[in-house]
Amino acid sequence: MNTTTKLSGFALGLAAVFGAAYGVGHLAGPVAPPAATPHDTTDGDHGDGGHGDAGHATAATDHLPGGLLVSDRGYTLQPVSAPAGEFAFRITGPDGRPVTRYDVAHDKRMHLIVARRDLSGFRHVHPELAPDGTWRVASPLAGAGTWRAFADFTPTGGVPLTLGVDVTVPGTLADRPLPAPATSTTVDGYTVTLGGTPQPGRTSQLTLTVSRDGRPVTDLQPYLGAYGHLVALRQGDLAYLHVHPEGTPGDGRTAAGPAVTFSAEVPSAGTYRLYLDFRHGDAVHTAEFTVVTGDPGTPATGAPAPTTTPTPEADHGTPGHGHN
Ligand SMILES: [Cu+2]
Repeated sequence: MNTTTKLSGFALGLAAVFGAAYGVGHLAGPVAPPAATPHDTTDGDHGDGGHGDAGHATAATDHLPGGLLVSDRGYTLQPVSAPAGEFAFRITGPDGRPVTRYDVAHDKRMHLIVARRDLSGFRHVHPELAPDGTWRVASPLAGAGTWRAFADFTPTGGVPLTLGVDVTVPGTLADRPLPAPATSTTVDGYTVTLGGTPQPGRTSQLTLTVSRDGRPVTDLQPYLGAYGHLVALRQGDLAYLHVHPEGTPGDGRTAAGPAVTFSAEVPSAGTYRLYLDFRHGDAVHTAEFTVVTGDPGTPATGAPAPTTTPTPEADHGTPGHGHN
């Protein structure tokens, strides 16, 4: 784990996002930038005229990581009021109306991910779509605080998007310190180890290995068409990366554990929280890691020391970290 802590002097590098980053949405292997797909190839969700340039992405948004924008390419994430205990939202399209047609990606038409601004409380859930375009789900927001909600979806005829919006749950809750960087964590009786370190601007392999009671788990269950789903959130702005593993269950060459390998690229040096969802024993478990990454070959001259770097002592708080 100390190979990562030594990099903690790197700035969070938010400016670097305009350099190397093209990590929009799903990263798996070499990433093609979102194709210059005209946004208006779909039929039903677009009016005839009137939306002007609303749906045209700028060059800048093509290079932003996902989740930073509440509105992109004419699509906007709008939370709507919901009964207590429920979370509801709509996606409006370039014509201003709620989008009702979505492509299935990874078994679902909508992936909703939430985390507090302090990176605690991660949940990944799948809302139900009502005919009027409202998505509803039992609220994944576990208590007070400022939350970031990410909607990860592909509008039919459009490109994959991840939109993000802040949602506040009233009450007081002190920010929790981010757990220190570590390459091993426990969740629900499983031990998960992380091999590899993501590198800004290039693809690197991350291998997550699951064991239980000291024995490798070799019968992971497919979850959403894969043996694991990995989400990374960048500390500071909660830039979002959703990474899928190499290999598909049932393809004859992908083992059901104990290792699940991902190809990932982070958009900048910085501190990230990684969340691995895996399924075993008919339940989904989430293992979390703090990772500090930076390119040792690039001098971080003049970079101010980040004030938010986690202290490398104490491993406190890692087990069961806030995904209840
Ligand atoms: Cu999902």
